[in-house]
Amino acid sequence: HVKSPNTISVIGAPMTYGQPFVGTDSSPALLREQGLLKDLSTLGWRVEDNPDLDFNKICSEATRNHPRASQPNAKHSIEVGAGNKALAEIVESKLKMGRFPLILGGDHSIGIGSLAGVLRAKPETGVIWVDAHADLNTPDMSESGNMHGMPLGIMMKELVPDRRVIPGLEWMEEGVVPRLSPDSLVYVGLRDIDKAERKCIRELGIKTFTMYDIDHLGIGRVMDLALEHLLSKGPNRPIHLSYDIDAVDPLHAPATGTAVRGGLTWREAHFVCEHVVKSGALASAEIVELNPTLSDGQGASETIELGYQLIAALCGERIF
Ligand code: HAR
Ligand code: MN
Ligand code: MN
Ligand code: MN
Repeated sequence: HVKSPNTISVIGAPMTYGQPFVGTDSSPALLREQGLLKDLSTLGWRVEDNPDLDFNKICSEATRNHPRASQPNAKHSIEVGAGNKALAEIVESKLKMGRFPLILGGDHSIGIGSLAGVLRAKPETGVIWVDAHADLNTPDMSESGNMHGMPLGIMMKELVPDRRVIPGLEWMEEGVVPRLSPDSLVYVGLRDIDKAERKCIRELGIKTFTMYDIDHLGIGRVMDLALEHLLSKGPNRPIHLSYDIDAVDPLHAPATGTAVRGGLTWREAHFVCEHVVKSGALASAEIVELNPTLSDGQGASETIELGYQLIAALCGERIF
């Protein structure tokens, strides 16, 4: 008999307010232009596309109507908050309909909305965070005030006990928007960690595989250990993969806001996706921080091409 395909729901989240540059908003359209929807259906998915979230409208309206103002330690938090509230709602509803949400960023502040939506629909979710950075800052800790460095900090009760004190995050009420527990997170690819973040990673005991660990153990062993850490607490546990393109070496992904040398190779970058898919636990994913305006034409198209290939890999494309 013919098995009806699972449905993937493509969600464009062209957020720019979590960091200082325009340009991260163009990647959902560029990825679609490469033929993403057609390739997903070739991979066996039933494909549902959604209009990109209209952050121009959502965010400017929110700023106009908000009684408070964003603060320098959490820049544009009203815009970031309003955009992520909308993202959380669509992610939650697609998961509850049994679909696989594929979220196309946008900067990494969309991790707030993705995780809020994912955890509302499936509170037992484990998270693999592939990034050069830890994104564990809070408004009090951050040296930059850029909210793309804060999504995980904001999701942890230990770090931000009341999220509603941050203008724009009033919707993140305790008990209504769940928390991410530190032991439900694994980092892969870190190499640029702020001093305060390092202290928190240690104190919270977050499972962390830096580039040093990848050099030492190899990406195969690292991904086995990462999955084991999450799945030993429940073999049927859903996994959310949050993939920041800056995890990959700038040789392959130069078009991003905060490139750091010494990153994942082309194959390591793909292996991460291929191996998470193979576990059978992947339930949602996002790819973020592609910014084609921050490189020359060739660097921009190579970065988009890589992002595209990584999406294909996490949607089931295999070498053999
Ligand atoms: N840790 C730094 C900060 O908080 C840099 C964060 C960087 N960037 C991202 N997210 N691309 O991973 O400002
Ligand atoms: Mn990031
Ligand atoms: Mn990063
Ligand atoms: Mn050894």
